[in-house]
Amino acid sequence: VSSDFHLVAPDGMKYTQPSITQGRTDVVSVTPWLAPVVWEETFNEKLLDSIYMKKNISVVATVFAVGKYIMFLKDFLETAEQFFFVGFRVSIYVFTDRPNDVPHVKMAEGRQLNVLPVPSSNRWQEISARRMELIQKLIEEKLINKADYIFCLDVDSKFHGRWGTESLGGLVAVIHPGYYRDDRSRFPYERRPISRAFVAPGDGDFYYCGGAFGGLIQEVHQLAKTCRKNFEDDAKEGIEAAWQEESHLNRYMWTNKPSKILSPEYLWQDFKARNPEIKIIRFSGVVKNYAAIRPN
Ligand code: UD2
Repeated sequence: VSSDFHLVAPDGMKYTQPSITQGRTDVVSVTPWLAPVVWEETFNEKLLDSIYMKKNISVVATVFAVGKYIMFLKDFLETAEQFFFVGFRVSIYVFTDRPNDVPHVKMAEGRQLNVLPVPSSNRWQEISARRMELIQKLIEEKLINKADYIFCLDVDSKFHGRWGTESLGGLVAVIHPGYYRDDRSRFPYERRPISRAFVAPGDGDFYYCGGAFGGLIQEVHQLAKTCRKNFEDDAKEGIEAAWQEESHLNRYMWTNKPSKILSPEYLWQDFKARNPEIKIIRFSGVVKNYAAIRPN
C-alpha cells in the first residue's frame, strides 16, 4: 500500500521548471489547512503520472446503478475507459439489482469490471444512503491491503476530461458546483442540532458533493463507517438528514479535514452554464428527469 509521503523524484524525466511566483490567480489552490485544491493548470500530469506509475498503484471506483439508474451505466463506463486513470490498474465495482442488464463495455488491459448484486428499494433516499454501508463492507471484505485508492461516484454522470493521479490523496472531497461562490450560511448542511449530520451556522468550510469522494482505502473506510453509523443512529430516532449521506459526508469533512480537494471541474452539472474559472469539465452529472427514474 502506497503512502503519500515518500514520493520519489522521477529519474531522467524532463519537465517545465516549477514556478512559485507564476500560476493561476483567479482561483485559490490551497485551503487554510494547507490541502491543495486541484484546478486545471495547477499540476503537471506527466510528472504526477510518472511518480505514481513507479508505485504501481491500484485504484478502485464504486458506482451504484439501482432500478432505472442502470440506464446511465453504459455512458459512465465507456467514458471512464477514456478518461479515468488511463494507463493505471483500475477496478470498477458496480452495485446493482439488475446484474443481467449491465452493459458489456470493453475494458483495457489492467482494468476490470466487477458486478455486485444489491436488493431493490422503493425509496431513492435509501438507495443513496445505503451506499455508505455497502462501501464499508466492500472495503472490509475485498479491498483492505489489496488496493490503494478508492473513489465513490454517482452513476448518472459522465467523464469529459482527464481524472487521474492529480486527484490522489489521503482523504479527498469534491467541491459541489452549486454552492462554491456562496457564503457558508447558505450551504444546504443539515441544520437541526438533533441530527448527527448537524453543522452549525457559522461553521463549515466548503459544501462538498455526495456524488464523488475518495482517498486511501483506510481513510474512506473510516469515513464510510462513521457516516453509516451516524445515519443509522439518526434513523433510529426518526431523523433523516436534509441530503442523506451527503449531509453526513459534509459533517465528516468538517471535523476530519480532507487532505486534498478537487475543484468543481471534478463534478459539474450539465444543466449549469460553465463559469469562467472552470477551464475544463472532467466529470459532470447528466440532466435527468427525477420523476421518470426514481422509484417513488
Ligand atoms: C445528490 C448527490 C448524491 C446524493 C444525493 C443525496 C451529487 C452530484 N449528487 O444527487 O450523491 O448525495 O444528492 O441523497 O453530489 N441511485 C440509484 N438508483 C436510484 C436512486 C439513486 O442507483 O433509484 C444511486 C445512483 O448511483 C445515483 C446516486 O444513488 O447516482 C445518487 O442519487 P441521485 O443521483 O438521485 O441523487 P441527486 O441527484 O439528488
